[in-house]
This record gives sequence, C-alpha cells and structure tokens, in this order.
Amino acid sequence: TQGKTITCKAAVAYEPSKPLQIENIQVAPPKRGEVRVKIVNTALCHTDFYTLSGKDPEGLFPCILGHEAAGIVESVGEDVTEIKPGDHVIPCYQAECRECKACTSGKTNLCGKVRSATGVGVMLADKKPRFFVNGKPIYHFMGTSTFSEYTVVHDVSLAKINPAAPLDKVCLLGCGIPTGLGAVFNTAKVEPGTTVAVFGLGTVGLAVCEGAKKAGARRIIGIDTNVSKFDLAKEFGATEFINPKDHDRPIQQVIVELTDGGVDYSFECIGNVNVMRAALESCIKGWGTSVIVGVAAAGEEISTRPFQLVTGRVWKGTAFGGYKSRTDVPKLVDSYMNQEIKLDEYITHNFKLDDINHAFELLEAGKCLRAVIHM
Ligand code: NAD
Ligand code: AHE
Ligand code: ZN
Repeated sequence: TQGKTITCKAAVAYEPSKPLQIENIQVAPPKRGEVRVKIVNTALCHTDFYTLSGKDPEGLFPCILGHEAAGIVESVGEDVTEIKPGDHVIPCYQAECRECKACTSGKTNLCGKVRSATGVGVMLADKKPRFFVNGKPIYHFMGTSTFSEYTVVHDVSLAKINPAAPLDKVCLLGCGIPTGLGAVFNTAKVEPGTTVAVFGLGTVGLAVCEGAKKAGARRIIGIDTNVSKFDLAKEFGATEFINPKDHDRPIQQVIVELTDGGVDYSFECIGNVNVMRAALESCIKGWGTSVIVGVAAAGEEISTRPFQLVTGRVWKGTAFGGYKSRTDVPKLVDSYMNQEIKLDEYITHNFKLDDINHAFELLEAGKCLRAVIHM
C-alpha cells in the first residue's frame, strides 16, 4: 500500500450536532514529514463532542474527529527519519519538533511547528487535507483525526511507544489522562499535605484526583452535579464530595468554609466559565492556585474581581497537562506497563467503529468515562 491511496472506513462529521456517518474514505499517501498510521484503537474525549457541537471556533466541517488513539505506522513520507513502518505510536495533538522557539524555551509544551496547519484542518506541506470522499476533501482535526482506520499525521506529532503495550488501553494516553495527571504534577505542582478541589469528575477530573493522591494531597474534594460520579471518584483518590445542587449559596462559599479559608489548589475540568470563576474563588488567599483544564465555547469569557488576584490567588491553564508529547508519552506508557498509573479503570465501554454515535450519546449523558473504539 506504500505510496498508494488507501480506501478505508471512517466516521465523518458532516455537520454540527449531527451523528457521524460511517463510510469509505480515501486516504492519500504521506508527503514530506508525514506518516500514515493504521489506527487500532481510539477513545472519545469530551473535546470531540465539543467540536462536533459546532461551538469550537476551529471546528471545520466536514471533518474526521478523534484525538485519543494508538496505532501502527503503515508508511512514511520523505525526510521522515525517526519513525518507520511497523512502529507502534500514539498520535499527539500537541506536536514536539524540538527545534522551534517554544520547544527550545524549556518553558512550554506548546510546539509551534505544525499548529498553524492543524488549526485549520490541513497538512503543513501543501496546506491541504489527505482525506477525500468521492474526490471531495475532508478536513483533519487537531492534527490527529483518529476516527478513521487510517490517518495521516505530521511526524513531529507521533510518540513512538513500547510495542508490547496494549493499544486498546494506552490509546487513553493520547489526551485525557496525561492532561489530568500533568495538570497536577507539571502545572500546579501539588505538594504533600495540601487541600485540592476538583470540579468535574469525568476522565480528566478523575485523573486529577489520581494525580493529587499520588502527590500526597491530604484532602481531595470532588465536585460534580452528577452524583453517580462520586463512588467511582473515591477509587481515584477523592476524599469528599459536593453536589452544587445541594446548596443555595455559591459553591465557592461552601468550599471556603469547609477548608478554613479555601483550598491550596483547584482544577476546573468541565469547560464552564461560571465554574472557572467558582474554582478560582474557592482558593485560599495568599497562594491558592486554580488551573483551568476545561475548554469553553467560542465567545465565552472568564471574569472575577481583580481583588481575587491582588490578594494572591493565581489563575493558570494547562494544555495536555504540560507534557511534551514525543518525550513524555512513551514514559507514561512505561509507567502504565509498570502499574504506576491507572488506565483500565477509566474504560467503561468498548465499541466497534460502527457504534461510535452510541459512544457519543453515553459521554454526553454522563454515563461513560472512556469508551474505546476497536477499529
Ligand atoms: P466529561 O464529559 O467526561 O466530564 C465532565 C464532567 O463535568 C462530568 O462528570 C459532568 O457531570 C461534570 N459537570 C458538567 N457540568 C458541571 C457543573 N456545572 N458543575 C459540576 N460538574 C459538572 O469530560 P472530560 O473528557 O473529562 O473533559 C473535561 C473537560 O476538559 C472538557 O471541557 C474537555 O474539553 C477538556 N479537556 C481539556 C484538555 C486540555 O488539554 N486542556 C484535555 C482534555 C480535555
Ligand atoms: N479549538 C479549540 C481549542 C480547544 C483547546 O483549548 N484545546 C486544548 C486541548 S483539548 C483536548 O481534549 C489544547 O490543548 N489547546 C492548545 C492548542 O494549541 O490547541 C478552541 O476552543 O478554540
Ligand atoms: Zn481530549
């Protein structure tokens, strides 16, 4: 198949908020600096749902969504030196070229090499997509587009992993779990003995709980409007729970009282700007740090009284938990293989690609953490 167009099955998003259509697409061969990957497993993240909803300013239609996956390299384009056919890989929406200003800064994981192309659904080499249906182009998504049996990605977006790792589990290391763990270890740098509040107990929030427990936090307060999440969150390290619906007062007041002035760290893992404010204002004066992890829709803005920051609270955000993808994802795979981090516990469902719309419905209804699709 090397050098030839591949026809395969994919789930195509034609319009906002409409079910994906399973159909045959054509996947062109990889060009310079590109790699064609056979996707073996992909999971769904809330961000796929967000972009499908039409609220993502970077969401283009028709497109192939999906950014939490694992697969095997089918072929490589010119000038690809570090990846070869047969390698087991995790496509990463945060690239790592190791050469750009961002990569060499030592301060961020936000590589600048391919971001301008991935934000507009094309490949960098010729600013065009590699996907077609009956000759009509289909946009890429986040530089990954994993809801397809084959995808084309930039070589700087591929983490090469231990071939012994089970792809139907480590696919989760493409987004949600590294994001939650990294928010704790890299962004907030949670210390032992501290108090933590986690808003939203989906996969990302649970990974924050898992990370906070590992970091030695003394209290981990889980907050969710879906009380069915609480039992599960206990297993990931949460020590107490609050349902905002049980209180008539702003939830930040409840938390400040419960924690003698506020928490040391809070994490917003929902994408709701009102909750982002509550999360900041739940922090203790002087040093409390709040990390925005959730993604909010186009047009949404955050606000608070500047006095909140004047008095020492810190507002931060994180993308992919601050992890450098090609360097850190293989290490996270090894951590899983050494039973140092959970993955299996986040997988509540397994489906065939044909049933991907059902997986979207469950995620939206709050009935699943991660659904893994078997291509
Ligand atoms: P999810 O849908 O599995 O979980 C969201 C949780 O929030 C659910 O348990 C839901 O019941 C809860 N919730 C919703 N509204 C609430 C409210 N008002 N108060 C309290 N709880 C509420 O989603 P996920 O896959 O865990 O993703 C979480 C968020 O993180 C999304 O916004 C996603 O786009 C974002 N995300 C960001 C990054 C990043 O790099 N920054 C990476 C992955 C995901
Ligand atoms: N196009 C979106 C951007 C949303 C966003 O912030 N994405 C996160 C990752 S979410 C993964 O589930 C991120 O890492 N952003 C950094 C980047 O470079 O995109 C919007 O709302 O505009
Ligand atoms: Zn994601």
